[in-house]
Amino acid sequence: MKKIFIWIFALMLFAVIVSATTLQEFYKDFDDQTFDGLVYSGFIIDNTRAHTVSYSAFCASETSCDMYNATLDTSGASVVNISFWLNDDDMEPADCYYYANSTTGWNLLGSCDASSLGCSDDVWCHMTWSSSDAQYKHSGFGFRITPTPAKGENAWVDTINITYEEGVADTCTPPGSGDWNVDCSDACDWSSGPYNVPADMYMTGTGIVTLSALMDFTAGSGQEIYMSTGCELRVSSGGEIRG
Ligand SMILES: [Ca+2]
Ligand SMILES: [Ca+2]
Ligand SMILES: [Ca+2]
Repeated sequence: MKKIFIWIFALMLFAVIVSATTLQEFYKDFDDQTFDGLVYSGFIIDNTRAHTVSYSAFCASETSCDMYNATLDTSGASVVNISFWLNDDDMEPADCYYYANSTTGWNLLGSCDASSLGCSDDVWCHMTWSSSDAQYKHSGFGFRITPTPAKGENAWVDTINITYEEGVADTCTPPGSGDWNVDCSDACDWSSGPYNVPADMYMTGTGIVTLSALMDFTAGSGQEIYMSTGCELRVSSGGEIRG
């Protein structure tokens, strides 16, 4: 006969900490003197002005410049972040635009002249943009910058950094194998089972989870449920734990 043991323990020795981690997706400082990793036109490598080390991407006056990467994978992210530095010599808002690639194409984010970035001409201005919008979480995410400086105007771009924050896993869905680590703060509502628990079940964190369906411990004898204090399991009508 299979048995289910329920343990309550205060020390969360088995707690699985699931937290957002910022990961780098793309970085370019042009100090390798290449445009590797980018699709571009108009820009050239230049060492007149640089934010990092010696080189940057330069868009000279009376040139239509374009630079992008739309192959970044942000699926599963919780937040995506774009950061770059721009040095504007006399451009106006209509002379420089930047974009992010959504699931339906390029979305204009704004102008990238100094005044639009809250900065001054002829110094390095930092542009940062973040979004948690679902349209930016996909395998074709990217950024684009298109300066078109007129006569007497110039633009330099440097230190492009694209990062994303990992999505926090939903712990309410049983894994296909191995232990099921439930974060009680996910407030699981187990109402559409049966749920097959492949090994042990660890319930940590603070919150209330509700079971109103069948939860079946199917692997064999010795499967156990561990609950830390602070996690409350409410078994309501229709709820059943079977081992
Ligand atoms: Ca650089
Ligand atoms: Ca202009
Ligand atoms: Ca300007």
